[in-house]
Amino acid sequence: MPVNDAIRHDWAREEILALLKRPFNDLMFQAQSVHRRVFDANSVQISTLLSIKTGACPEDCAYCPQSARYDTGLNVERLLPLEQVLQAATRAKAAGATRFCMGAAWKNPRDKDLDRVIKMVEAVNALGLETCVTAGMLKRDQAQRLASAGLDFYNHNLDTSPEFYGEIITTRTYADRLDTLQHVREAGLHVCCGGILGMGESRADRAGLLQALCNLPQHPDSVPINMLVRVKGTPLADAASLDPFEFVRCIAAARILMPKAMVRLSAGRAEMSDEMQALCFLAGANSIFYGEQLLTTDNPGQQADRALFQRLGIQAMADECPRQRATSSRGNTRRHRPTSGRPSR
Ligand code: SAM
Ligand code: DTB
Ligand code: SF4
Repeated sequence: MPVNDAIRHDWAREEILALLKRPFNDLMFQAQSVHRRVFDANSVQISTLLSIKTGACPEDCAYCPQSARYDTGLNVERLLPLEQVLQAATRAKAAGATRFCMGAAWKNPRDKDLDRVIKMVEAVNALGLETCVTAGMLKRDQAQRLASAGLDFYNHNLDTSPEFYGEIITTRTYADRLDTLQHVREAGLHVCCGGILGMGESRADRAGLLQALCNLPQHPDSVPINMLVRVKGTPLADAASLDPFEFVRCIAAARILMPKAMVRLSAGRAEMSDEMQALCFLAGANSIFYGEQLLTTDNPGQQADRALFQRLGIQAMADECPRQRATSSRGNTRRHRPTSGRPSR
């Protein structure tokens, strides 16, 4: 199969399935070839996550420990005070993170909640960190307010294929998610959008998720690929585990389909072997969450990640989305470019 790096938005499901079915070595070679033309193959961006409002969420996402519908023994927390968020961001920066992501367990933020989140974005930006927020559905004017406050990224996932989606979430539709993504994109924010694998979906569903992502009007700037963290008390607590090679194949396909996106190896790393993570980096993943915790579940500790980077000769990427972007007009053109290790052609 020829290597083709064209930015396409017309991928057919069958083409993506054909990619996923390629012999593993051929798929890895194709993904690594695309990756090297765009990025430094030995740089990985690191982000830190903080749950700024935890649990008691009215949505019914079957994977999520924060849904009020499931008894997961979670400590519910109201929106954190600004000071506490700033302390966490300062620690994250000192540990080497370049992006600070704030997650809130809301269906959607109320305007008065957004006022407080905006103050957090401004304060974290002032520390010299990129900012990302994930807080549920946004109205058009809310996305615009976040953009005006200097937010860099908004994370809102499609989670799975349109066909499988109804098995996982009934309280908001796929179309609702696409609407929020449109508001975020049109406000000029960088879009962070991905999904979860290992929820009992078929390979065709995994292809369907990737198809929905790469056929958006613009490829997301950042594509988090989460491996389901099976949390006791959620409906997916006993989901069958996904073959690690299938997960790596999906990372490779994401890299090939969205050549310029940062592909983030997100939730589930605590249960992955070092060897599996190394294969994910080889397949084109170039971003991770760093720190002991994701939002409510475990992540490998900083020591473990530092040791892994050292064993693999991986450097932390300096800054994914340079600040000069803030001075350019917020429009629909792609602004984010990797800054470290531009490709050697
Ligand atoms: N409430 C907001 C929303 O749903 O958009 C933001 C927070 S929500 C926790 C962010 C994302 O985390 C979800 O879209 C989902 O993809 C991911 N996630 C949540 N629980 C997970 C789990 N148990 N395993 C893997 N990913 C998970
Ligand atoms: C995303 O796709 N993964 C992150 C981030 N976006 C916000 C969240 C993962 C959450 C995993 C479950 C938890 O820790 O609660
Ligand atoms: Fe709520 Fe987000 Fe969890 Fe769904 S994924 S239950 S919307 S916090």
